[in-house]
Amino acid sequence: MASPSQWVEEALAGSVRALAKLITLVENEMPGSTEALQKLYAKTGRGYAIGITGPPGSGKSTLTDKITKELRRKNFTVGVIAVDPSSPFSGGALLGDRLRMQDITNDEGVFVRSMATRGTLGGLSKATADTIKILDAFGKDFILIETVGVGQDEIDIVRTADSTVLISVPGLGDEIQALKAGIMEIGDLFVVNKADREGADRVVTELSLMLDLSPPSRGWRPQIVKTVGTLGTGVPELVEKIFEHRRFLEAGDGLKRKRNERVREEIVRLIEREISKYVHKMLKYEVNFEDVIEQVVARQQDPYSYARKVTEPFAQYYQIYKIDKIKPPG
Ligand SMILES: Nc1nc2c(ncn2[C@@H]2O[C@H](COP(=O)(O)OP(=O)(O)OP(=O)(O)O)[C@@H](O)[C@H]2O)c(=O)[nH]1
Ligand SMILES: [Mg+2]
Repeated sequence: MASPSQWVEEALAGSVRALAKLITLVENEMPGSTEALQKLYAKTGRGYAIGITGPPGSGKSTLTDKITKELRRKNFTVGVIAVDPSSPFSGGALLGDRLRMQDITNDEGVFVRSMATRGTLGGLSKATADTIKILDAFGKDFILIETVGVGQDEIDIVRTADSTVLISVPGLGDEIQALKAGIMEIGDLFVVNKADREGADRVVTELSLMLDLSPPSRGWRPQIVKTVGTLGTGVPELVEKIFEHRRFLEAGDGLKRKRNERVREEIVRLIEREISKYVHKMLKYEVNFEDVIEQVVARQQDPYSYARKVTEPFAQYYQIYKIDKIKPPG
């Protein structure tokens, strides 16, 4: 049986089958997944990630399909990750059916993957971030990530993108209101989709007024594009604006800063995960945790002191390290 490390080699050599297996492995955090990521990490950093987010039914999949086709026309290869936080199903036909991406899945320059909710908080954004890396290492020029923009998990997902497209549509009534709630500032490009419907121009005006009120983030004034996803109207302009944003980031230190910030957060999260693995193991095998729970419930001890006691080895290590730094040996 092939090992994850062989899959990495095969995927890097161009095998789509190995690529799909690797993503499943990493998505489910199966044994060998970290080793696989370690192995391919050096090959990442070339692809450009585009987040596509907006309310349910706003046309994310339709636009993702059309943007993909436009990028293909320009001879770029594309990876698509369709994230559905509300669905317990993953990678399968159920999600695939809902995607309006039939013909791009028959194009060998495109790889489409659906991703559904993961067990733990933050699990979905880690799975997505890791899948972006795999597609990047595989050689995809662009990686599109479609996700409903609602909760923290989705905002974390979007933050793994280099450029973020926020979609709104006329007729929802509270679409701008919904965008305001914390998500507005993550948009680099604003799309008003379903421009064939009444009220699109009003949404553009409202968005524009709102962007006038918020100071441009690091010198970039977010752009607004009207589209009709079903017809592809406005999509070449949208792609051109995405390229413009990319050029803007690359001309200054924007892209580097974004990526540095992302790596910083990633390292911190990984360290926390590693430490928390030990903590859980320790609580499972080494400590009579059930008794402790009883004692805390009975107010015979408090949870704060217990947590401090359990993490004492870390505290001690840190102390020693600090003292060593201040007074070098000798
Ligand atoms: N009239 C009109 N309909 C559109 C347009 N773009 C997409 N639609 C339709 O809107 C519906 C939803 O489109 P999707 O692309 O599935 O939207 P989505 O945001 O991916 O939906 P979820 O993933 O379910 O949140 C479909 O029936 C599309 O055909 C448009 O520009 N105009
Ligand atoms: Mg969709």
